[in-house]
Amino acid sequence: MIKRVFTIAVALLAMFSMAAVVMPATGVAGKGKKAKVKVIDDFFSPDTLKVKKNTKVSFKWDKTNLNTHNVTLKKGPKGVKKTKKPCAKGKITKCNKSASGSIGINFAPTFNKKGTYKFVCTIHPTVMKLTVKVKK
Ligand SMILES: [Cu+2]
Repeated sequence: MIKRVFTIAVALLAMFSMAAVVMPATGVAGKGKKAKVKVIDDFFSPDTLKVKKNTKVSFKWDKTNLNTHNVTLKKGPKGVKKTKKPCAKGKITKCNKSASGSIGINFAPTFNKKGTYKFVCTIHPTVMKLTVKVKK
């Protein structure tokens, strides 16, 4: 009986220590936070995203797309101005408008300021909407 309890305890310990090894690989804490949003005919997936400050959000134009899309900031937190020229990466406060295309567009801004960001595709503004909420 004691031997069996000991065996179970060892098995549990082994499981926990394995979990401890596996967990840091998921990268929840610290630098290099990442998220993805699909840009697809004709919606964003997900259409609402909550991320921590300094998360890099990579927008992925789906390879099955037939329509042209873009990601354009409609309204950001106080003090964030809409950028005029399309850009591919950088701080969201300086780069918040993607190029337009059906496939092969690169857009991966880093959300360096907390608050709520509302994006649209200016070609399909009634159906393609995205909200990104950035927490501290
Ligand atoms: Cu679109």
